[in-house]
Amino acid sequence: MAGGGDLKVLGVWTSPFVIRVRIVLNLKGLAYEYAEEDLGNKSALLLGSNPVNKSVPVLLHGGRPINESRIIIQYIDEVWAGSGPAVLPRDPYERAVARFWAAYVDDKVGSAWTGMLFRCKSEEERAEAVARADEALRTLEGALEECSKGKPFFGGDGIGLVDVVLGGYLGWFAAIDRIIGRRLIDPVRTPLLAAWEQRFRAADAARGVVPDDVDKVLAFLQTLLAIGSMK
Ligand SMILES: N[C@@H](CCC(=O)N[C@@H](CS)C(=O)NCC(=O)O)C(=O)O
Ligand SMILES: *[C@@H]1O[C@H](CO)[C@@H](O)[C@H](O)[C@H]1NC(C)=O
Ligand SMILES: *[C@@H]1O[C@H](CO)[C@@H](O)[C@H](O)[C@H]1NC(C)=O
Ligand SMILES: *[C@@H]1O[C@H](CO)[C@@H](O)[C@H](O)[C@H]1NC(C)=O
Repeated sequence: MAGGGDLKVLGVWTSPFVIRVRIVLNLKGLAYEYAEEDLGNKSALLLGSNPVNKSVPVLLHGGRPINESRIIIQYIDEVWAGSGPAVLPRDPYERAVARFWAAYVDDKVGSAWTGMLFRCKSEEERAEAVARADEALRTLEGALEECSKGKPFFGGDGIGLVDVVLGGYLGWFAAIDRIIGRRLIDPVRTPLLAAWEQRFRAADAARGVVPDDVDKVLAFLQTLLAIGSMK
């Protein structure tokens, strides 16, 4: 793998934000060191690198921290523009479209995700968050059709920004499926997304990074709830 200088990711294995960054590093063929953080007892390196948000992921490049997953992805894509595929489209118009949908995923899917898992005090509140997730996923079904133009990914032939941003949530979706007793990415309701999920999970860059052990994710949920994280 290309060296890329010294790269280190501070992360949590279940974090959708961390997962997307690791997939991009894999897509680019960049070797990196990965340090697992304990959100209940954050490392001095994390607190020193991102003192304002204290969140993962942080990417350290030559010791300098870069924060916020979507900013990190763009940084990687710019620094290693010549290495591996472009994650953001080169065309400025296409790039604007990709940024629009990536922000949509974090606004709508991200808030439904915390609502379904962390912020629900009753099953009624969970159901309300599930309904918001359903609506966002239906919208994204249309976005996939528009962005992919019949190709396998939001990014076209290859995985792009919107793919990694949405794909980072897939491990949690499988856990939520177990909790609610049905598929969030339902093959009948959102057939394009369901087929996309299979392709995304099978991609080399995603394998081993997108969690596939639902029991382990659900056990991790209990530790997050216990430390009051993601509120
Ligand atoms: N907008 C941030 C979100 C990152 C985020 O929320 N990370 C969570 C883990 S999934 C975190 O570090 N939370 C800090 C905490 O729970 O104390 C990004 O995209 O990087
Ligand atoms: C917190 O992490 C430090 C190392 O980063 C470790 O020495 C310490 O024992 C941990 N504390 C708890 C309460 O887990
Ligand atoms: C990272 O976040 C810290 C605050 O937490 C800030 O001081 C620093 O400038 C940020 N670095 C980048 C590259 O965003
Ligand atoms: C930092 O955290 C705040 C509060 O959660 C959030 O609104 C913001 O988007 C995060 N990122 C930056 C760069 O401030």
